[in-house]
Amino acid sequence: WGWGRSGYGARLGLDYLELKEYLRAEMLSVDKALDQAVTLIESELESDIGSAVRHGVMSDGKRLRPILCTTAYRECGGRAEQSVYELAASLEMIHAYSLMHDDLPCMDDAALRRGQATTHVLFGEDVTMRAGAALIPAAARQALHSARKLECGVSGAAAVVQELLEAAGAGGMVGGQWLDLLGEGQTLSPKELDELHRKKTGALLTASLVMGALAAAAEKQTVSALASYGRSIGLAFQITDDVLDATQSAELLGKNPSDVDLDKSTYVGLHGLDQAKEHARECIAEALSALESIPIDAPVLTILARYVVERER
Ligand code: GRG
Repeated sequence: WGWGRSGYGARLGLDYLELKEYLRAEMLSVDKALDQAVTLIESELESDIGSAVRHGVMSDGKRLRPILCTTAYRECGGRAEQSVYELAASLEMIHAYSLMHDDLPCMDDAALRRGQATTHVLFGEDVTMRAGAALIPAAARQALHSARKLECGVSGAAAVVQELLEAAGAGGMVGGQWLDLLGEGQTLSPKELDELHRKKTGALLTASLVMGALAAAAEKQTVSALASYGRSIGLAFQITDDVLDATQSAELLGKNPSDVDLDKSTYVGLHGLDQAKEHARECIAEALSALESIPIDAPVLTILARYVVERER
């Protein structure tokens, strides 16, 4: 699986540099939609809380969830190029709140995120709690307003929003974070670790794809194949997160590696580095076979699956 014109990328018509360019262009469009959403929230809040929202949302993340959403939408035939970024922004708003709260002293107690001081270090814990909480309904409103402008109809728009809320909730990200907190200082079984990450990280990544597909009014079979692709890349993403935490510097990651300090069970701790990497590659193969099972041409999702495990931060 080498990048480049003579390897896998060439068969897809997309090489590594083109993927980088695609991600950069997508990030710019996502950030434009996010900036508009944050400006609206700022107008509704006291200025310090609005500034904390801006810091937490607009700092330099990869924007993977929104990009999965816009890419799935486009590759399922969606054509509303502008409105889909507004929908994608709702995913980043949920993700940003989760990072702001996750970094609080009562959770992971982190001082560095995305190469900058965390929101509570700059604005205080009380302001960060409120800023994060304000983002949750704001994200739901953002998803609803934008989904209504896409080609999925009224019931499709409701399904899109439901997908976001369920992934963010107790059966998804919040439930996974709870398992994560309970698991500190304990050795989880491989099954328990999978369950934790399927909820904490996998649910929102999967919802990103499903929301894109639903917004484009994709066939049921396509939506379910993309959900399966999402579950596989979600697991691969988390395994890679553990590998990076174990092997990379704070400078490169933009956050302090913390799994050992917080005494968390990780894929690297349970299986060792080489087996963890092998497991991530197997997940990518599963993701690709889910994509191949449906009659859509998805060159970017195909190459994004590899980016998930080959990324450097
Ligand atoms: C009160 C129990 C309870 C929960 C509140 C805080 C919270 C909800 C959930 C946190 C879940 C969480 C921290 C998930 C993040 C997982 C993860 C791998 C984050 C890093 O994602 P990247 O690499 O980050 O996409 P960037 O910075 O690029 O956006």
